[in-house]
Amino acid sequence: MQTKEPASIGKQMNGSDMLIESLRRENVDVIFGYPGGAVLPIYDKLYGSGMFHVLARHEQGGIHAAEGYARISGKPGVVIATSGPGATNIVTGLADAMIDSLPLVVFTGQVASSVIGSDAFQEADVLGITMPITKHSYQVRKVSDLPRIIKEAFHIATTGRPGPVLIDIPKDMAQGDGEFSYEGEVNLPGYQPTYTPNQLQVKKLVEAVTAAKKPVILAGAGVLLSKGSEELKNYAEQQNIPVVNTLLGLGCFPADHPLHLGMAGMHGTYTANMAIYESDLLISIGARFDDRVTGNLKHFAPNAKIAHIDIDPAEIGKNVPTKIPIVGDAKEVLSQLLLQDGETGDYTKWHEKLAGWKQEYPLWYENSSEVLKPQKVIELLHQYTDGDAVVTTDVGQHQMWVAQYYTFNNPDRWVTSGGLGTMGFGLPSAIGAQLANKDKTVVAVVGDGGFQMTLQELGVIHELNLPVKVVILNNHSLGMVRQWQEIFYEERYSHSLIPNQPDFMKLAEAYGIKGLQAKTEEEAHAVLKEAMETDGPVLMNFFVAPKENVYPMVAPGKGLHEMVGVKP
Ligand SMILES: Cc1ncc(C[n+]2csc(CCOP(=O)(O)OP(=O)(O)O)c2C)c(N)n1
Repeated sequence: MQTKEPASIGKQMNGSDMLIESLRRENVDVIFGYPGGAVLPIYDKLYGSGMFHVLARHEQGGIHAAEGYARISGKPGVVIATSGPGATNIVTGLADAMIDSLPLVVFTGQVASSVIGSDAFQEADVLGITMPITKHSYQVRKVSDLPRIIKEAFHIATTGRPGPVLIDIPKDMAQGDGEFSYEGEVNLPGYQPTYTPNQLQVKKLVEAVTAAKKPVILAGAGVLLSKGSEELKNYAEQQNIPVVNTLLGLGCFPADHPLHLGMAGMHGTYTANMAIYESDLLISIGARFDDRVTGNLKHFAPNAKIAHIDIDPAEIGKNVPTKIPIVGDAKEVLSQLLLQDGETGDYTKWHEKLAGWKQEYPLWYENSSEVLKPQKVIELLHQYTDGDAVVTTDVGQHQMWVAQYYTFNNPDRWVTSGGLGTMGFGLPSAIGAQLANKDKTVVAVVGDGGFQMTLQELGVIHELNLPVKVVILNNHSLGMVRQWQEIFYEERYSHSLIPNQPDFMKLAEAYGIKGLQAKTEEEAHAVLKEAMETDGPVLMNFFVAPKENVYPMVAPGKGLHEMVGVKP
């Protein structure tokens, strides 16, 4: 007789076998990890399991790769690290994924239950350390709980506002036997995310849009996470409302669309920041009013009624007073807004004003025939990738130049560490992004500082022959720190200059990767052309103007209307 239940239901199984079987049921196609004593039983079961496991060269690299994978695939990134130092090495990645709302399921090994609390070899209180930087965490106390815990972890990581979920597995739980069952729905009465918005609030927003004279949409990563880009475009066009992006939201609305005003915030465009400052209705969608976006809150959107659409109710009213709170999934809320028959307001004068600002204050930099400008390299990168590559970055000036000059017109092409601002994120996250989308060109743009924090992951790129293209914008300094020291600390460059660097071409060679470098614009053309014509990975080193600054800029403590460097 045929039974619907898989053979393993109710079967006695070892904890490590359960883990692997559960990952199969969750359709996990890649695991990023690093072995060690406490996870040896799990690694033993991985051997010959057919599961695809990527051996990171440092656990931090593994978890950032999982983040890049999650951002581009929309699926949770899966990580395994051993107890103690393995687990503490993933702390930065957990904090990064938490603040940028990336779904991860992370397994850490733990010392055996009998010695927990005895300062056993490689023991660390991982739950204690990571509690504030995980969406949820578990420690397995009974082997037969493991499948339920894993099922819940995948559910929690991917629903509502996505985030990292950690499962700490004492060694005896990985080795012991229990009954395996993966059936049944997840039942978490205390966790019921709201996807569908309150109709009354939706109506209020429709009325506010009709009454407004100067509306602006502030679109963040929530639009990308909900896959709501198409709905956003349709809604903005239907209502004729201009759109400003947060850093993390880039690509959720086409940058070359006439309604797009650019990125807002510390290094945003004049038009985007002034539009927020002068608006009378600010509709935030899937954005969380980070201080890098708002500037000084005292001066933030002083004349605007604020509508805030977010799946996480805790975000609403957190930083700015909200007149129209709408809790719900961005795509769902936008779909409902599209069906409303509210009248469009008359925004003619507003659009005229915005067009004037766009014309008068575009992004600018002064090109040079003497020295290669980093902005030029990003423009050329756009040209040689048809503006359609997946671009990952580290944190610093290069990150801002990519945000300003790459012109993201499509969703899911942008992977950056926005909230935590993690140097060392760019290279490993590119590995995950490439594994999530094998057909796309993936480019990691990094600074010479951040690159040196996780460059060991070139080993993974070489081993898997991933065609990742690495662009080092090499200014021989921790550029963003140097910029702040120049502007706010009277050019006292305390430990921000890096005159001594490794020979990056020899480094590429050591890892078996093609290395190319450029000092001039002409060489930059040739390097990018050759790199994009190369099937495998390439490490490109661009010697760029060492003292170039990112402008425009809202200094810390200033309002968005107090930008400096808006014109040459
Ligand atoms: C792990 C970590 N340490 C320190 C910082 C502080 N920080 C922000 S930007 C920056 C400089 C980055 O230099 P580089 O990677 O060379 O990029 P650039 O700014 O020159 O483009 C530093 C040190 C950080 N963001 N992350």
